[in-house]
Amino acid sequence: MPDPTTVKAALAAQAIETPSWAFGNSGTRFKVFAQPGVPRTPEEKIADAAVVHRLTGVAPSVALHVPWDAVEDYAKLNLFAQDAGVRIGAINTNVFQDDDYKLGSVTNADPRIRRKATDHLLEAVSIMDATGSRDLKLWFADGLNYPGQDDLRDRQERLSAALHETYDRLGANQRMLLEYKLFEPAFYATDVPDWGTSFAHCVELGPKAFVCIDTGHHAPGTNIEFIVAFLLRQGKLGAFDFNSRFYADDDLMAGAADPFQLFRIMYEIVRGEALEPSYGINFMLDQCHNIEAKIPAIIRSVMNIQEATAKALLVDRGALRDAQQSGDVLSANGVLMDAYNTDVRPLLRELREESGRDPDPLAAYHRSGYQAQIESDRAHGQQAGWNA
Ligand code: PSV
Ligand code: MN
Ligand code: MN
Repeated sequence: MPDPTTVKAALAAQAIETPSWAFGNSGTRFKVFAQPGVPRTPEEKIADAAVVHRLTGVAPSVALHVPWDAVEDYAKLNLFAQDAGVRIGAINTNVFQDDDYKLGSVTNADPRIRRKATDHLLEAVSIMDATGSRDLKLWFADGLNYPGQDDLRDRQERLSAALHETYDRLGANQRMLLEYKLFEPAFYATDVPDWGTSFAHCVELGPKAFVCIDTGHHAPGTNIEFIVAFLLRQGKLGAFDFNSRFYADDDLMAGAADPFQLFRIMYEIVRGEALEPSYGINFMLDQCHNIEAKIPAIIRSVMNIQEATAKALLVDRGALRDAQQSGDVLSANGVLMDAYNTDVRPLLRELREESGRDPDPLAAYHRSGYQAQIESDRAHGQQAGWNA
């Protein structure tokens, strides 16, 4: 059985990155339900992220999205984050909310629009220089609604050219994360629709390019832990965007829809010795909280990931291997299920207490008075960026 001290040490070292946009108002295309107290500025989003970190101890960085989080001086924003007790994480680009991008950004047939989109990606690298961020996260809404609308292969060439130009601009310690998405907003063909496409581009680009797995971006029933295992074996898994889906890109709280899937993913991470921040995987959240309170939802998501991770760490890997080697199907499955069915909440409570935190971060948040404070301080909270 895994040693509890080792399990706790691994959990204490875990790092989960929160997304600035999850703190603001966002929602479905049908309605965004505004909430009182949401941040009006990037600084206020960072302040909220810092609260999540203070209470959980495992959310030390916050991802930014530009231009949603545009500021005059990014180095100053970085200092602000440091003072608040967090750091700025991945810089997410936005080449999907401009009229010019109706028919695509970096894959657009029009060279002027490709130039504009690629320039935005390059500008994001300059922002990374100022914030000290390691990761550039790329998600493209590019794709086609109709067969014949554009040439599928030419679009791959254009994508590749933009990625190469951006890759060449990366500093020695900077990385590119290429996210894929099955469909939406394009419905017939998406230019980066799956991990295979992302992987192939990343291999072509070189050692600083990695695949980002957004758990919501697959067809129902996709075996995501297989993708994790495959990419780890190839050394090409760079990041997660965690969230939950029931139907499509639902962006619900991580671990809410399918905690068993999250456990299976985290088991592959543990199996691949890839949990420690030094391995380099950026475990981010990419969520949207439309009907639930935002900061508590983010705290809950962080806790859900912690619980899945604790269960994954509790798998008796020796017993599992023995059962696998001897072809004992039921025992092998039993070893995994024993870990999954363990109630890890007492262990996590203990861990928090040992680091001087409240064992119940959600209760601590509700007691803290922070929510009342932001509701009175922040008049006219800002739209996160979606469905503006
Ligand atoms: C759109 O699907 C999306 O949710 C992608 O997952 C990106 O990571 C995110 O928006 C932010 O750009
Ligand atoms: Mn995402
Ligand atoms: Mn998404």
